[in-house]
Parts: sequence; structure tokens; C-alpha cells
Amino acid sequence: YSNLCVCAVLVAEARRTYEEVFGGEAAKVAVCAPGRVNLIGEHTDYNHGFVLPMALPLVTVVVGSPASGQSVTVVTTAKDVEEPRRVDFNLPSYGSPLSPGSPGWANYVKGVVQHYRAPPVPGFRAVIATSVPLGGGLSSSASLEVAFYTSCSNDGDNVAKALACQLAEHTHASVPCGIMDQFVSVLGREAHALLIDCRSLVVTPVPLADPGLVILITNSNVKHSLTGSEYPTRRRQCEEAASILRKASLRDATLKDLEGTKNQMDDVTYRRARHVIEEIERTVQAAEALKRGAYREFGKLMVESHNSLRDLYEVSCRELDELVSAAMEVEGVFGSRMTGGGFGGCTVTLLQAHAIDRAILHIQERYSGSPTFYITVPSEGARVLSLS
Ligand code: GAF
Repeated sequence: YSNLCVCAVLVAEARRTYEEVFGGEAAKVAVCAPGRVNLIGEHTDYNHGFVLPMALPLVTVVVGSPASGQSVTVVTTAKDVEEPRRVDFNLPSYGSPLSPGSPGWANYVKGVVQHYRAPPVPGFRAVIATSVPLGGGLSSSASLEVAFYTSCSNDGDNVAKALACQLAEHTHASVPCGIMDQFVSVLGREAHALLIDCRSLVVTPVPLADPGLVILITNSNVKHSLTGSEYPTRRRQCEEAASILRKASLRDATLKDLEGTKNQMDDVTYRRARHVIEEIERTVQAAEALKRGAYREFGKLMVESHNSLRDLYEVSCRELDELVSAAMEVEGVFGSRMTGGGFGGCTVTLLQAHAIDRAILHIQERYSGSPTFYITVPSEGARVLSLS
């Protein structure tokens, strides 16, 4: 499928809903922002390390118009969200809090309004439509935050936009996430993965458009309830390790430093830190390999990353391990790993184009659950769409 096609279908759906809900009035603005898949560099962003994600052709669309006064109405067309699918509220005076509440999906909108870096947001009416699977580890929430921010402003200050959306996630979804998801949703580039230095926020696009290569996402369609509590715990453990190492963050630590302080930390803290330090190094190596078209080397690093997430960081699960093992049994597969926060969600697999049918059939046969597959390409970041 093409990027344009998916966006166009969603925009049409959102515009239709907008007209139905708002008595025939037409929406004046349409924007979209993508979900992402991370190729390597997991749980390194909040340690100021490197990540290598790419934006997906799966997007969240927002269509809307300014409304009079402080009134806000937001409707979502997504099926699998908490009811109601329409919320109405009044914007508080500028600087006053807009507290999160129920339904959960509206909190991403409220969080963005709260942290919007510009003069007060006027009232608005909006409809959301998305093709990013919700809660599937492909950053459906970042795509909603970034789409929403873009519908309020697209002034070119991309870093401010990504940071405000990250803050929305912290305060209104209680996830102390790093910057990766929001950054790639804002800055994604067609035919490129992005090597992001999460300390300096310097982004280096790495070409990724080889017709002989396929990027396959497999959704395990499981989400373990651990996700909520384990992410902040991992983040705390990394901060504790950095403090024992007397470093500002694990980005500044080497394996030698870690071995030198091994007797000052418990085994779990040691293993968390080791994953992060090695994963940062792997990500830099992987980006270099990708630039050279050395897919075999890249694939090997992907598998090492997965094993480290499974054994040292302990954020994988049986289903993701099964999917990776199954993928690695197929001839023509370079590498496979879990992607995103973990405890369910998706794997990403890099393979030779001619092996795609074989790979899908084999994974389907070997996986104990029912997977969903996406053959995907690196796509553009958030953008304003024409409404002609
Ligand atoms: C989630 C977070 F939102 C990201 O910031 C990142 O930490 C990722 O998990 C793990 O790499 O997607």
C-alpha cells in the first residue's frame, strides 16, 4: 500500500464523521502523524543513548476547525477504545491545569493542549482516525499527540513539538517515556531510518530503500499487564546504576566502568545497565552496517539486541521470543527482534524480498497465537494535508 492511500482513506473517513457530528459543517484543517517501528536501540533513549527507528505508513489523522470561545469537542472513529468516543470540555484559562480523566484516549489530546508551547489554544472541534494498531507497540499514542499538536501549529519548531508531546505522555498517560517515539513521528523521512542521538537530539537519516530488502512487522497481538509498572521500574534502575557509576547517564558509562562497580550494585541493576551500555554501542554499529548495506551484520546485531532485552533487561515475553525464533528459522532472514517497550506488541524482521512469503507462512505456522503482519517502508513524519 502507499502512504498517500492510507492517509487519504482515513481523511475521508474523518471528514465524513466530522460532517455528521457537526451538522454538515466541513473541517478546515487535516493533518497526519505516523506511528514508528524501532529497528534497534531499545530502552536507550531515556539513557541519552542512540536509537534507530523509522516512521511508518500507518498514521493518525486529525481533521478539525477552530470553535468559538473555550469549547472543545473531540471525536474518535477508532473502534477498540474506551467509550465514550466523543468528549466535550472547556479549555481552562491559560496556565491552569487540564487534568487527565476518562476516557483514556482523550488524555493524549488534553496533555498536548496543556503543554502546547504557544499562545493559548483556541476552542476547537476535531475528529481522529487512525490506522496505527492501538497498544500494539507501534506508537499509536505518540502519533496521536504529534498529529494533534500539528493540527494546532506547524510552525517548524520540531524539537519543541516533540518535547511537548513527550511531556503530554508523562503527565497525562503516566508513562515516563524517552523522546524516540515523538521525535520520529515528527521528523520521519521517506526511505530512511533515523539515527537519533537522544542527548544532543541530532538526527542522522540513514538510507533504507533497497528493493531487495523487506521490513516485516509482526504483531503478536498480546499485551501483558506488566507494561504499566515495569517501564518506570526499568527507568529507575538505570538511574540508580548511573548514580552508582557516578555518571550523568548510562550513555557516559563504559563496560569497563560497569565491571569496576559490579560489587557495589545488585545483580538486577548490573544486568539492566549492561543491556543499555551494550545496546547503545550496538545501535551505532548497526547504523554503520546499514549505511554499507551490510544486512547480515545488521541482522546479527538485531538478534543480539533481542537476546539482551530477553535475558538482561527482561522486557520480552514468550510470544515475542517465539516470533523471533520462528523468523530466524527462515532462509533469507537477516535478523529479527522485539521492538518498542516490550511485554507484548510487535517484532521487526529484516529479510530478503524473495523470502517474504515463506517467512510469513512459517511464522504463522510456528506461532502459538494469531499474528498480524505488516510489510512496511520508512515514511514521512507529521504533515499538514491538503483538503481540496
Ligand atoms: C516506549 C517509549 F515510549 C520509548 O521512549 C522507548 O523508551 C521505548 O519504549 C523503548 O525503547 O516506546
